[in-house]
Amino acid sequence: MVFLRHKIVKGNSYTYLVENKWNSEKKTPMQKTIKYLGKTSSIILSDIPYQYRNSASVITFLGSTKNTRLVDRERHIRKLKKDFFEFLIHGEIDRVQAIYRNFTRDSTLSDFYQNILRPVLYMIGDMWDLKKLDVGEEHIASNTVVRLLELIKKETRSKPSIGKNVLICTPYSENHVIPCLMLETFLSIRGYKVINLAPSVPVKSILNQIETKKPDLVLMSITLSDHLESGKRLITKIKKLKIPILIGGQATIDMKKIPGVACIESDSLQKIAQLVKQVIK
Ligand code: B12
Repeated sequence: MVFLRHKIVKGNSYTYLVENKWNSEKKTPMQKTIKYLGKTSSIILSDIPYQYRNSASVITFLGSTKNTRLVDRERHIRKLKKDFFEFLIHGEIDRVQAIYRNFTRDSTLSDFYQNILRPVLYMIGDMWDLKKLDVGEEHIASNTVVRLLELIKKETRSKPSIGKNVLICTPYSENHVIPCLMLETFLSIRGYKVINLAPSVPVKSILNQIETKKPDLVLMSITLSDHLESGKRLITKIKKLKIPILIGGQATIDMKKIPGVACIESDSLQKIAQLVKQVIK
């Protein structure tokens, strides 16, 4: 059974999706957080994992009078995504930036990534695949995203360091750099020092950087399944340097586990933050 737990911190309410299980050995109920949903007033339907949307407590919450703003918010997010998409494919960086600024006024950067940026990029990919979007428009959109992420990075640089270094890389020929830039900003905010080598740096250079900078963790992002094999070869070489590795990205979703390498199965940024902390410890 799942339920929603609300916590009040400094006058704001934050919500967690929690599972109640029976521990037959200890004969006691056990609770496990399935997902941190963010600010209670900002939750939208897509924040709730699909398989839990029909549970009684979720339906009650979504339909509660306290939550009448939900429908409006759902509609607002849909409209934002539509505008964001249009501005991206026309390279309108100022308007793209304005959406980011307005959205993050009362939501977090991870909410922006999860509810706006990533779904719009997935939509752009699907439309390109269906030939509803010209490759030129796709390139303008991804270049505009890169510019936005650089801007976000500039603004988040001054966070206090927690004294941990993380190195981000991709296998050679992997040109999808956006997830790496997203991870970079997301982890910088949490006080990690990030060395981002992405995309597509030769193996020798990645190994040199690891040997000289001695990061606490290597993050490897693999988007295309064609790069899984080169990714595995790179992992074998990094493992010899005895640095923990965490891999993720669209190509790793159905991948078989590699012994000694942590792999993120969820695309939730909160889960990534938890796993990074866990692996580095
Ligand atoms: C932008 C884009 C490009 C741009 C990239 C520009 C750039 N500067 O990055 C360009 C135009 C270069 C490009 C090229 C290609 N692309 Co492309 N591209 C995309 C697009 C539209 C967006 C990618 C993106 O940024 N997504 C958003 C990110 C944030 O989402 P994400 O990758 O899932 O990342 C999240 C998680 O997975 C996780 N994560 C990611 N990495 C890691 C790592 C760690 C350690 C952890 C913990 C977590 C983690 O965290 C992220 C945040 O939540 C996608 C569509 C899509 N579905 O993503 C297609 C897509 C990925 N591309 C595709 C293809 C086919 C190609 C090309 C082969 C096309 C071609 N014929 O030339 C080339 C290959 C280039 C290469 N050698 O790498 C296909 C891949 C299909 C497949 N399954 O193999 C897609 C899915 C489009 C589609 N629907 O068909 N592409």
